[in-house]
Amino acid sequence: MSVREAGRVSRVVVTPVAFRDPPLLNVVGVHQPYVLRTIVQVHTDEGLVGLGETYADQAHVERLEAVAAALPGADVFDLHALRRIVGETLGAATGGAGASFGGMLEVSSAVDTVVSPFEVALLDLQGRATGRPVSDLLGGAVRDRVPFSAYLFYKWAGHPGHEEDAWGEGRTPEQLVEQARRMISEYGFTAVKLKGGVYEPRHEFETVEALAAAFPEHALRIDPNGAWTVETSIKAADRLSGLLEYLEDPTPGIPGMAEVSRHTDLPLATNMCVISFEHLKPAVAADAVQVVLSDHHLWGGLRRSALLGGICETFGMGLSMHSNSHLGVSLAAMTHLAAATPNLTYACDTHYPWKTEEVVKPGALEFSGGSVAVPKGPGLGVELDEDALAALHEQYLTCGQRAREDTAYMASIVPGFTPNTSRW
Ligand code: GKR
Ligand code: MG
Repeated sequence: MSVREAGRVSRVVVTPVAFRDPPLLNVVGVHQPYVLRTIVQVHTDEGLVGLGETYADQAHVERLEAVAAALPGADVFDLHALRRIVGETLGAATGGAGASFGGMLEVSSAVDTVVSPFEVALLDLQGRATGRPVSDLLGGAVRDRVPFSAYLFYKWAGHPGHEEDAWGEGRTPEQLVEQARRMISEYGFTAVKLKGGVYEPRHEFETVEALAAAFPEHALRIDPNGAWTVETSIKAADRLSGLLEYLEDPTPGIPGMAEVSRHTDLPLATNMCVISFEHLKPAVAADAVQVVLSDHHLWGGLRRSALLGGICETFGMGLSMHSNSHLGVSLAAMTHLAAATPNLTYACDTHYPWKTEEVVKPGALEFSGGSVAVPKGPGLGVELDEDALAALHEQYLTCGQRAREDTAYMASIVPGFTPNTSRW
């Protein structure tokens, strides 16, 4: 593959899309009928196009559009300039204010989340110009395949008023074992994560025990997204410690996690109390968590996520990877990042099996044995299916959703519902 000029950014297209999603339950409510995502296409004056993917809450899309308008002329290799342009654009537009995603996460500054899809697109362009995969631009792949975990959810059989979906109801331990069995047989996963924080803890402990009995060779995790008190979290750690590889966000906040951590040897993991660089120092000082789940959408892109990996290594913390419902552009980015992060030794999360619609052309990313082969072609190694993108954009325009609102959707079905945070 010959090296060609990447050129400068000539125009940027920001396309919000909506894809169908089952009614997956979590601590703040239930997934709405559609997931909103944004696909970013960065064009250069040399005729190349780089891809990125991110959230699509209305305020986020507006920030992305403001940056898209400011980016033409930027050098594809100047990632520091990208960050500066985003900072200046958001500073002017929002006064540097933070952003909120799905009622579960609040970030103090929107810069990292807005930089992320553009940084991924510029790295895709750098790879396309040089003929190298993005993993090479991140230091080189240390593994050919990236393992992911089966991500189990309690769920309703279907969205109210709609037919039952292909997965059916997931409420009892037996139903969750069945859900796991199907996901493992279709994808070959060797690790299993249960999304908790939905039912009273004893029911969720029994589900973990049923999964452990059914899949004794699989690495298990449960993540109640801070639904439990410190006391309940300590009981959970005592009861489940022999069954889990880590316990994710049992209780909210660094002080609470640190208190739980003092009472157990079971590693505690988080994608809630450490979600930006400013949280690392207090978390390390308090020994609050032993595993951090990185997420390039939240941490400012692939290179900042690699930096997070280095910091975790320095402080003896493990590294895993978080997921929100996503499409193939993000799966490609996650795969390149995980492949090029030596200390990312846990199977990464992915919501991929829950999805029935896609924007990338098939073939580039296939699961086998629970893992995805790292694309070897230039850049991210995925191409957009323009017709699919147009169809999912049309679905965005007509679906009526403009933000992720798990709590409001749940409350529209279960009047009076409030999030289960610290409920038990
Ligand atoms: O998709 O409902 C969901 C999850 O609960 C997601 O929103 C979380 O961000 O996967 C996540 C987690 O690990 O906390
Ligand atoms: Mg989590």
